[in-house]
Formats: sequence, structure tokens, C-alpha cells
Amino acid sequence: MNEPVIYHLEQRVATLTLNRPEVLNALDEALLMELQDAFTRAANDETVRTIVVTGAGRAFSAGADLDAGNVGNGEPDLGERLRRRYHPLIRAMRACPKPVISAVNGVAAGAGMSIALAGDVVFAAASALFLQAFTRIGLIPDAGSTYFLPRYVGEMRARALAILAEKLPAAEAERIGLVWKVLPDEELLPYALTTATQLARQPTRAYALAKQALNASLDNDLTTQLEIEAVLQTEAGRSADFREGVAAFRAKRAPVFKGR
Ligand code: LHQ
Repeated sequence: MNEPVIYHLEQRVATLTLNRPEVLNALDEALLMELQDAFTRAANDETVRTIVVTGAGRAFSAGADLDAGNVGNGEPDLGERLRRRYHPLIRAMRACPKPVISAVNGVAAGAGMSIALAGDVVFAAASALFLQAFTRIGLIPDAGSTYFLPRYVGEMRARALAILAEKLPAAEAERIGLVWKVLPDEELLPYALTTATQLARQPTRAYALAKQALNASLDNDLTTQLEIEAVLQTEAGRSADFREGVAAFRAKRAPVFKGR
């Protein structure tokens, strides 16, 4: 049987590929469990510095597997399924001290779109599509979509995306701020991997601290957020990487960061 998630480590970049291409990488229990394990493994492996998430075949992910188990047959508690399988994954992506790049190679629908948006930087192929498929089948946006969307694109667009549930082409997603950069299809993965490899050479401790500050930002007032910056900057200011960054700047040479 094919592994539902392919884990590939090269040049300190862990690439996690959702791998059920015959069903557009629909999310079933096995895939979600493997994806969670893959994040834990990549987060804990000191040789991994950056993580890329992408999909095999023509899709990123079509969201929850609608053929699996008893979905749609009066399953009593989808909330429980979310708490058990989706929430730990989304939280792990956000809390991961390493940059997570989503390389959206094709359609990202429903919870598949939520997973894509949980990445720190989202790249998309020109042919990719984003779809808040939830209300089309009588569900509400989940797995973080109601959190990410208003924060990324504002209330009006978040509501339109959730309620109209129209297919949003990659270029439009970039225009409204759901995607950082759109690449020609064949350039998406090489570009994402090159970026990830470059990041892997940078002072990764700073990424972890920057993520911590940004994770807290939109739930705080200015005074609270300024204090969070001060606390985290104290930590960054004491790192070996900061000393190296300044020393290299003064010596007009390239820095060699250690990630601590
Ligand atoms: C699929 C799926 C799929 C299974 C395509 N499942 N097979 C829900 C429940 C539980 C807990 C947690 O949270 C959630 C949240 C959600 O994620 S709800 C949203 C679930 N996703 C959807 O409603 C999207 C369903 N898929 C589609 O609308 C289309 O497939 C899209 C627009 C993604 C792509 O359309 P096409 O490019 O025309 O491809 P296709 O429809 O022909 O699909 C190709 C194959 O993949 C097909 O199988 P087949 O045997 O006919 O070749 C589909 O049945 C299968 N597939 N999505 N979610």
C-alpha cells in the first residue's frame, strides 16, 4: 500500500507530500495521522530546518474524505473528529518552531484549504484553486478556516468565500492576500524547495521567535504585543546567531548561522 504521506529529507528541508492522488489527496484518518506524525518528526529532528507541504498528483487536497467511514451517514459528532485529528495538526503547524511553506500545487478545498493556510508562507501553482467547499455540502468552514480567513483577507472577503463557496483561482487568491506568490505550475516545487533551502541556512531561532510573536499578534492590543516583542527580542538578542549576524555584517562577510 502507498504511504498516505511521503516524508523526504534533503538539504535540511523536510518535504511532506500528501499522497492519495486518486482521490485528490482527500483527508482520511490514516493520512491525517501520518501528517501529524510527520510534523512531529520534522519539528523534533534537529537536522530539519524548514518544512514544505505539498500534494501528489493534480491536487493539494480536496479536504475531508467524503467516502471514508460514516461521514455524511449521520455521524454523531464531527466536532470530536475535528478535535481529535485536525486541531492537533493545525496547532502543530502553527506552533512548529521551523518555517512551514505550503506549496499548493492544485485544488485546495475544505479542510485541505485550511491546512494550506496554516503554513507560514503560501506559494501556489498558477493552475491551483482554493475552495471553501464546506457550505456546499451543508457544513461550516473548519480546521482553522474561520480563524485564518478574516485575518488574512478581512471580514468581507472571508464571509464571501465561506458563503458563496466559489472556486478562487490562484491569481485571485494572491491578489486578495491568501497566497504570497503564484508560480508557473512546473516552477512551483523547485521554487518552494529553493526558498526552503535558503531559509535552512538562516538563523532559524529567529523564525521560531518571530512565529511566536506573530501567532499572538492579532489577539492582542498594542501594549501587550509590544511587551511580547520585548520578551522574545531579549531571547533573540542573546542568541549565538545574532552575535554571528552582527559580526558578519561588520566584517562584510556572509554569516554562518547555527540556529541557536
Ligand atoms: C474525493 C474528494 C473528497 C473523497 C474528490 N473525498 N473523494 C468534513 C468532515 C469531517 C470532519 C472534518 O471536516 C470536514 C471538513 C471538510 O473538509 S468538508 C469539505 C470536503 N471537500 C469537499 O466537499 C470537496 C469535494 N470535492 C470536489 O468538490 C471536487 O472533487 C473538487 C472541486 C475538489 C475537484 O473537482 P474535479 O477536479 O472535477 O475532480 P473530481 O471531482 O472528478 O475528483 C476526482 C476524484 O477524487 C473523484 O473520484 P473518481 O473515482 O470519480 O475519479 C472524486 O470522487 C474524488 N474526490 N474530492 N473530498
